[in-house]
Amino acid sequence: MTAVSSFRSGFVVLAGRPNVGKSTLVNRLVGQKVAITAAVPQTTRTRLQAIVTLPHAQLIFVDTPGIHHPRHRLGEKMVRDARHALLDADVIVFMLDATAGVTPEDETVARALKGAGTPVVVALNKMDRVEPMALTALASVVGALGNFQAVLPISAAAGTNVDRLLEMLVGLLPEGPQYFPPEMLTDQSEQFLARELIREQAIKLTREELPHSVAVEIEEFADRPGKDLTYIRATLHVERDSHKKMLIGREGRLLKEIGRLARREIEALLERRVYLDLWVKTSKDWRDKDELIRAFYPE
Ligand SMILES: Nc1nc2c(ncn2[C@@H]2O[C@H](COP(=O)(O)OP(=O)(O)OP(=O)(O)O)[C@@H](O)[C@H]2O)c(=O)[nH]1
Ligand SMILES: [Mg+2]
Repeated sequence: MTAVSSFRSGFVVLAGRPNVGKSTLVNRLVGQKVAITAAVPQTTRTRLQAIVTLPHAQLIFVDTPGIHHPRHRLGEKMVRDARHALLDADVIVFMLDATAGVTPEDETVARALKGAGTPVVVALNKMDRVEPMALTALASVVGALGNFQAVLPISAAAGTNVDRLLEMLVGLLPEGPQYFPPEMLTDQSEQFLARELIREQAIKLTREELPHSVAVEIEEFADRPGKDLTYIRATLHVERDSHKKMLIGREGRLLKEIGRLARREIEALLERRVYLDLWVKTSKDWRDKDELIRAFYPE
């Protein structure tokens, strides 16, 4: 009998505390921006699938919110969703920020992975900012936190060792079918991506409490036939009237800038012209109200 080369497929869940670079890796892997990223922690709020199809394998990466100690109901839901995603994993990538060493939050994640019975590969991210000697030392400290298949330094931002990581993950996947068509890069709709791209600019252009307290709701998303134009009306929800004032800015300048930058990103994504109509509304303490969290994050 001749050997038939087998196709492998499955779910690879990215787990780690906030800000280690999970979403940056997802974008690097699929070669397109499907997840928003930012210098502040707790950027990702919901699960997102990103699909990588190779000649011999299909990997469905699951980006998750960072596991942290929550301070409001939204945080509780984020951590619950992240932990829940681990249950469906065929392989887990445990990501750390090599510039920060092992933090108590990383130890919490390591404990969550113990006894899962799922193979775990550790990615020490941001290796572009760490000396090789320090990386080697960190790898042995991290290696003692659990029973891992491998500990691999990478740079999601620069792309270093990402191909090696990918091949390692393929080797750990079970045989299986190609679940998605090869051209499909994410399970998220254009509306979801637009919503996130607006939120990304709101995060990047604000400071202190504000980046974390904005939720974006798409109210209308309509193609204008014959005009090569998509009309998008969105509301940015904040928790207090003082935040609303800050987000709008003097003479509306900040909101206008958020709209200008987000529109550019959405146009690149949709490959169409976009008219972006942004509004700001106070939804008092929405991060502690289950019904508002459900309204803004129904997925
Ligand atoms: N120097 C360096 N910075 C990186 C690298 N990967 C990610 N970053 C930066 O780290 C920050 C956090 O990246 P994200 O991808 O948003 O991190 P995350 O783990 O998804 O964060 P949460 O969604 O909050 O859990 C951003 O400012 C990235 O640009 C890397 O390889 N090197
Ligand atoms: Mg993220």
